[in-house]
Amino acid sequence: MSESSPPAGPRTILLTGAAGGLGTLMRELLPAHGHELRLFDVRPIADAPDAIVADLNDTEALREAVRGVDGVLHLAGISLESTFDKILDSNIRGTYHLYEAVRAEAGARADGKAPRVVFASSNHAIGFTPRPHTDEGDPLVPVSTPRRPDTYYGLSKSFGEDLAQLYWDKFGVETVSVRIGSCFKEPTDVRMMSVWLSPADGARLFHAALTAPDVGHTVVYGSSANTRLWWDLTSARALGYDPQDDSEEYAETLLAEFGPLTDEDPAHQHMGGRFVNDPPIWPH
Ligand code: NAI
Ligand code: 15L
Repeated sequence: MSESSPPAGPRTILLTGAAGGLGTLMRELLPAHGHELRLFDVRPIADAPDAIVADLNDTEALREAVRGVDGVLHLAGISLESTFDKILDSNIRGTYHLYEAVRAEAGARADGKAPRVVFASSNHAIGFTPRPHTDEGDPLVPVSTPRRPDTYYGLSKSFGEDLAQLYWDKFGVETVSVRIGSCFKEPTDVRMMSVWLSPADGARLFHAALTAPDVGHTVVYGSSANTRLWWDLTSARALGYDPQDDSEEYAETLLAEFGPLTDEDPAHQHMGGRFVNDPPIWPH
């Protein structure tokens, strides 16, 4: 184990966005991986009265929230397309404030070491990338593919990845940016069979991202071991992620309901699905 490896035993992790869909799933699943969670969200959580209820733009609350933590799983933010101003407030300014709190925390520590951040990036940072036809021999899409946001939302995730790179290069704050596909209990359409991240694999991936040694700033795709996978999971596996689930068990039902993806529909041609349309999807 290298000198900068995280400590053994339970790790205290700040979970931002703890009231949301993914936050709720991770509250259930991450403790089994040895994490003690400190919860943070702008919305109260009925069954967690100790959760910190604050906005990401409340810099004092954030500074207090990161005190003494080993890592941050940063899920808070607007999670679909919205107005530019709302995205700016929560996803861009809010994520900047999180990194500033982490940097201040490092400055206050005897060893000067910052808690690691795991940033919930999204496939929508590359949503305008054509979907690969892997059944016809196209290669899996690497993490180095040029970013092609499909929305202001996707643009904010692209910003978050760049922010993470800046804070690593300039201030030594480590981040794993996870370009999450669709992390829900089950895939609900044909596209999702390629990008599905089962909740259990999500917890495996976040655990690996929080604990792998020496990540600098690493970008990974967040997907299960789907038969119809579009993405190269090499950088995720290098962290120790070993996905166990495959969306294929849902294929028969979903294909019977929706039919296969076609090359006529823009939402089928691109990895971001309906987010590439204008208007993209329902407003938030
Ligand atoms: P969600 O919308 O259910 O949860 C987001 C949470 O963030 C909410 O509880 C909300 O109150 C909180 N939040 C929003 N703005 C905030 C602010 N300014 N200050 C404090 N809290 C704030 O979204 P979900 O599905 O749980 O996603 C979590 C994260 O993962 C999001 O950042 C999303 O963009 C990202 N992601 C999720 C995917 C998925 O499949 N669920 C796919 C790709 C990315
Ligand atoms: C996301 O980034 C969203 O947060 C989530 O709600 C899903 O829409 C997911 O992408 C997806 O692409 O399915």
